[in-house]
Amino acid sequence: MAIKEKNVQPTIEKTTLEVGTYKEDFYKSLPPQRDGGPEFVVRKQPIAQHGMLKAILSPIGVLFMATALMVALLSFGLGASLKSAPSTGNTDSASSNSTSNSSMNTASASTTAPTNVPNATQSYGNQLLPYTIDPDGAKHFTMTAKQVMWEVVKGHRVLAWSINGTVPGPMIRVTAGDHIRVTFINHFPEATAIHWHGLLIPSAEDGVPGIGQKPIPAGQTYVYDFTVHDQDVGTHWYHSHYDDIQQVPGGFYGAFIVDPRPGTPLAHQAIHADVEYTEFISTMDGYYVLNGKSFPDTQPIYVKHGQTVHVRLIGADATMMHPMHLHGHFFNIVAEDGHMLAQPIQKDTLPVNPGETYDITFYAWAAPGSIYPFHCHILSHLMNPGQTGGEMGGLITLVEYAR
Ligand SMILES: [Cu+2]
Repeated sequence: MAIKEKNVQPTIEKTTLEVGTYKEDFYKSLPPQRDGGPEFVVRKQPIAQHGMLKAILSPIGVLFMATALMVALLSFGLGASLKSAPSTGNTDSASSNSTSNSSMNTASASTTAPTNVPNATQSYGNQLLPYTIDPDGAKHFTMTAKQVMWEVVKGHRVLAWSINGTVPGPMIRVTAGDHIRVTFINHFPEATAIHWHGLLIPSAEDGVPGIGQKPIPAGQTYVYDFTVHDQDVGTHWYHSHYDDIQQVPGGFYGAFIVDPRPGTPLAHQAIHADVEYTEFISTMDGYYVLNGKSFPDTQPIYVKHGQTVHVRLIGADATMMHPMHLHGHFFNIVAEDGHMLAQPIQKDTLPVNPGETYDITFYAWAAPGSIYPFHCHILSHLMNPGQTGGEMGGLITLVEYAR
């Protein structure tokens, strides 16, 4: 494969670049496969790196980082102090069976299954959540928090703190300007609350018990009501904000996608891809999971030669960063935490931290029938409990080209 480097004239860049513009034409212009593979033109960005450094060191940048640190410390403290006392010495309750979330134990998780929790009736999460329209025009969703036994990999079930019975929970997909109403029913054996991660909504709807609302007790229902605006456009998510060290790795997370209003500049800048996937990266009772499944049971990313592929990556893990690496391609980081970058960044490995979202696109250049792994590059994350080094499991999915 030949790689050419091309210095782009700053003046040309200036006339063609706008902040937040997604340069779809560039990716589409990559030539299809030739003898010996594709010929990529790698653009050397003329943008001065110290521009960003300057921004970070500016008074506003420093203030922003200090605020971020304060919020991080505050939420850590809250998470710790608001967590209900763990039940100990109780071997047959549902909650005592999921206390080994982060420990890399063997397949004991599936042998300590609580008897009163039903098996999940669906195999995959991320399905679009339907809604009804209320008389006031609000899009009304219903979410039910309930425990199910979730099959992370064939023959191994773990206790899941699910929304609507799947891991991840269902995807909420709305348009900027929409009035959202969510009836949230708590069928967990303990309290919970749902946080809308990345949305600029009032603190009373933000889902943090102790600040904007009270915890929703077991068996109770709570109604969230808010409006999403232009600044909320992009890839966001929801997750538990109560006993979160147990409920989030337990599977209480899902995508919250806000599309731009048609005809607006944001719609013009939006990512236009041929195919789209959402991948939640997490761990579940000792298993490393993509969308709640460990390899070989992860769902492949199906592509066709010549397509532009859009992947929404969401870091749902409670404790670990996962550097995701795509074989045989580079990808473009187009947006971070839902917000479009001024310029896409080309990489083949991307560390996804807890809480982050990334929108990446890649050009499916390879021959029909090609298969490439997309996996975490911390190699101990490529094993399932009980596997040896020669076997493959965990955080891998396959990019499979149609024949
Ligand atoms: Cu990893």
